[in-house]
Formats: sequence, structure tokens, C-alpha cells
Amino acid sequence: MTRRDSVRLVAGSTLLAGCTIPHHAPTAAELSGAMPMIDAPIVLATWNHGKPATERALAELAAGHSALDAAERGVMVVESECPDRSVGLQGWPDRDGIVTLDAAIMDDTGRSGAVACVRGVAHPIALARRVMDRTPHALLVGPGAEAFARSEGLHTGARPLDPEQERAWREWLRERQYSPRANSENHDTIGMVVRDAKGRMAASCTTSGLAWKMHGRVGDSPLVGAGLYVDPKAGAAVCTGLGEVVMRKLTSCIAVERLRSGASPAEACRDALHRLVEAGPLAANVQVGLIVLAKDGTHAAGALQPGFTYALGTAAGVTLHEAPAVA
Ligand code: SD4
Repeated sequence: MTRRDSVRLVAGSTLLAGCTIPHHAPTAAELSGAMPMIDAPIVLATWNHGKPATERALAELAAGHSALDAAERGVMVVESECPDRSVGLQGWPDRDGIVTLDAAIMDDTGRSGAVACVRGVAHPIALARRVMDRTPHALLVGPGAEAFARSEGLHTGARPLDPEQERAWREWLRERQYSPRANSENHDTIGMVVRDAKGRMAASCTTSGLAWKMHGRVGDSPLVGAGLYVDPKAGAAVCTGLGEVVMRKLTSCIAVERLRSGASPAEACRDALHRLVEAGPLAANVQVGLIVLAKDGTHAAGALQPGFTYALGTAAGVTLHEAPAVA
């Protein structure tokens, strides 16, 4: 995608055809994130694949579904199809040739659900939602999460690597080098923040994690406060990038806490990312992207390095943008 493409406005007419979102088309100031969009639905999602996910989330909102439903169903689009191989069962495997998935969902009532290191589940975000809705727990992992998936009819069964996964894994095995790089193709979690027309907010994350990770490795995506966070008094945030950095600094929680103390989304984004920069070697030469949505609909995105794209969905349609880098 060229930079020009990245800021091209995608016509909203197809997306919203037949749907009723009874709000004015956002002004340029509202779209920039600086002006509040009171009572208007808004969705932000990470990376280029955030666009189809955002389109789906907006369609869910237009059909009258909640922010929580939109956050779940939006990211399912990428779980089903992810050419980047960073989400869902088509994701790159770990170093033992096994695909393990992490996902989490949270709403603004303080409820959350998550799963980590699960195999054989096509829609880990739906499983995370069931953990939230149908268990007294917040996080299920590994075989326990898979057993729960079976009982919920969400386990799709063991499946061998597809030819492309097999080829890439075998190629990696030749060198067995594992050194995460900024903006490498294996940092592409789909994360989403949503505010519906009633002002309800939700966030979701789903990923196959880092390619060629150690078996059992879990990143930030299923961890509340790290990969995602929602506070009804402030707003919501989602992170993508190197989980080992984010989970040690609770980047999403820091961003939302800054909103709570009165910072704008742009300030909250910058401050949370600066905490990573302050960490020195831990965050040197790695990528972390952050999207922040305040309760009033103002929003911002930022990243440690250039190249982090995100989708913005409003009543006017879905646009792709590149976030400013702080490093
Ligand atoms: C992880 N944060 O497992 C995820 C990976 C990611 O964009 O976000 N990639 O560390």
C-alpha cells in the first residue's frame, strides 16, 4: 500500500447502503480525532486488515448491535482471512510447528474474557467472549480453553499446517533464528476499539502471536491492561506489536489512565508510548502501535516506529491512516 493509498478515503456509500446510522457525516476536524463525535458510532482497528474488520463492525452497529458485538464480529473477519498470516488458524506457527492463538475482549462495564495458547479454534475472539459471558473467569489457557471450546461447539479440531505454513516453517527451521524486528510482517495483530451510538465502548484483540515463538509463549493481546483496556469514565485503547514490551509496561492501561486524568487521546497515546521509550533497550528497535478512543469519540493513534497503519470507521465510511511515530 502506498502512503497515498493509506490516506485515501474509502467511499462509505456501499458500506452503509441499506443501513441506518442517523448521524451527520463527520467534519474534517472530527475525522482528525481532535473534535468530539458525540452520539456517533466510531471504530478504530489496527493495520491494513483493520479496514475489512472495521467495515464489518460498522455494519453490526448499523444493524443495531452493541459496541461489544461489533468488536467481536469485526475482528472475526480477519480471523477467517488473514493474508499476513498473523491472526487465526492460518497464522504462522511457533518454532515447534504448532499454531497457537491468543484473544481478549472487554466492555465498559468492567467485564472481560480472554483465551491464550489455544489450538484448533477458528474464532478465539468468540471463545474469549464466551469466557466473559458464561464462566466466572477472565482467562482460560491451553487445553482447558480448548476443552471449554469443545463444550461450546467452538473447537474446529486439530488441523495440519497448510502448504504455505509448512513451507515457511521448514525454511525457518534451517536457520532457527529468532529476533523480532520492528514492522516485520509477523507483527500484525488485529485490535479494535468501538463506541456505539449509545456511547457504549468495547475493545478486542486476536492474534497468532509472534511467528516462530517458543511453544507456550503468550503475548500482550489476551492480557487486560496490556493488549487492551476499557474504562467507562475515560475510553478504550488497544496495542499491537512486540508483546514482551507491552505486557511489561501495561501500555493500554497507561493510555486510558492518562485519558482519565484529563489528557487528550493524542497526549495519552504519546505518554504511553514514551513510557516504552523510557524503558531503553527493552523497546529499542521494536514496533508497538497504539490506538486510543476517548469516551467522547475523540481519538488518536501512535507507534514507536513509522509504518503503523490503522483504520478509522465513522458514518462517512472507512479510511486508512498511518500513525505518527514517537521514536
Ligand atoms: C504479540 N502483540 O503476540 C502480539 C503480536 C502483534 O502485531 O501485535 N502483532 O506479541
